[in-house]
Amino acid sequence: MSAPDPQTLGSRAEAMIAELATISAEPGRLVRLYLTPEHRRAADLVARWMREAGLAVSEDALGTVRGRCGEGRRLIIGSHIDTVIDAGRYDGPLGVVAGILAAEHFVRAGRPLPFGIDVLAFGDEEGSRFASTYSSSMACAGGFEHETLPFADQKGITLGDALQAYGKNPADIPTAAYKPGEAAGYIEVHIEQGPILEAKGRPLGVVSGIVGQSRMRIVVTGEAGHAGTVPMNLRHDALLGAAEMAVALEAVARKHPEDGTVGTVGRIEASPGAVNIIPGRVEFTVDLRSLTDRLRLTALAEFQTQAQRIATARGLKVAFELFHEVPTALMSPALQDTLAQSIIGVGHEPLRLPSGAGHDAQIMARLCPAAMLFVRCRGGISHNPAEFASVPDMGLAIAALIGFIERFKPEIVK
Ligand code: HGY
Ligand code: MN
Ligand code: MN
Repeated sequence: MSAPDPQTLGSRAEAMIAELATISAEPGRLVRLYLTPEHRRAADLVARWMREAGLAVSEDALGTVRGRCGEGRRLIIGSHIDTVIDAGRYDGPLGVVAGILAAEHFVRAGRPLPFGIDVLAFGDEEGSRFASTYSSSMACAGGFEHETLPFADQKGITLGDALQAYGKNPADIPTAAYKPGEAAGYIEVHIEQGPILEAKGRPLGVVSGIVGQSRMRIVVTGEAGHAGTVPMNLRHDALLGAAEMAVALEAVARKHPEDGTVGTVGRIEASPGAVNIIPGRVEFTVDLRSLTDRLRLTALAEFQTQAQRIATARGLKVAFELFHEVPTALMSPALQDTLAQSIIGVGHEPLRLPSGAGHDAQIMARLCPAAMLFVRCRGGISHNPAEFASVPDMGLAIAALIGFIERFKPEIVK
């Protein structure tokens, strides 16, 4: 079997990622949400690439596109093709394209492996359309949360209805789950979305663990009033209360920088939303993460205490709704070592680092031993159209993934 050429692999990956990036709901920015016409077009393009690579293609009840080759227990290689709003083009697609090109290498060589390969293109990792997230990988891991089916998007379309409109039947969701023992391992190639690899001058890294996340919806209720006639000391301004709570979240997250706690208010909406009305109601989101579940839950409780104190002091009401929680997931030590060997095999020193971003790997780690290969990205920028991974680095990652597949031994993985 000819040795993989990183430059060729990197150039092919760049071209495929560029083609996928043209599929967007909006002309001026990249928006590709779960179960939308753009998801359908992207899934069809990925399915074509999988067939051209010699993989048998199917699509499961959640819309995950699956490319399969070989027999026996499965080594699953996956990532997602949905995006955030105004996204970069590498977050997700790099992992799917890397899987297709790596699997193609073995199909073309015609040398059967002692296990089969499944390449998966998940459709709902970002949670950009519905309050649920990871629903496609959760279904593969056998943990789909049926209580998310009534969750509606901003147009009032529920996840269940969107699945039906996409041609799926929610009753089939259990069929997407891998059978016990069927999956021998999972590996995901992903841009780091952080600055560490670049700062250390390393193209590739081995992920040690993925932080857990808590996502909350906060509703602050005050009293709408005339912006011109209500004196400042008599106001119950929901927006100022929410603003003070957002600053309190920042203070909680900044308290212990060593424990990697981060807190973000990503979305805020004031109503009734007129220039001359004191906001009577504000809804905002909180995304809180930390290196351990204990630290994250402690920080979340502290934020809620602070928010309640602020509401009481301002004569406001505050309601908290936790709509997403995923625990910290450690990556398989055995697979981390195999991945480290594969990075050395392509001539680089492996760096081990945690992931502050969530990934499908933290769900698939519930199904089987999981690993992640991080790829350096310029300035650590992500969830931003300036996101960039170089052709040489992507080529090295795919060559390392091929080396990982060659070294992978299902029976010893714990
Ligand atoms: O939010 C995250 O960490 C991931 O990009 N979905
Ligand atoms: Mn991602
Ligand atoms: Mn992302």
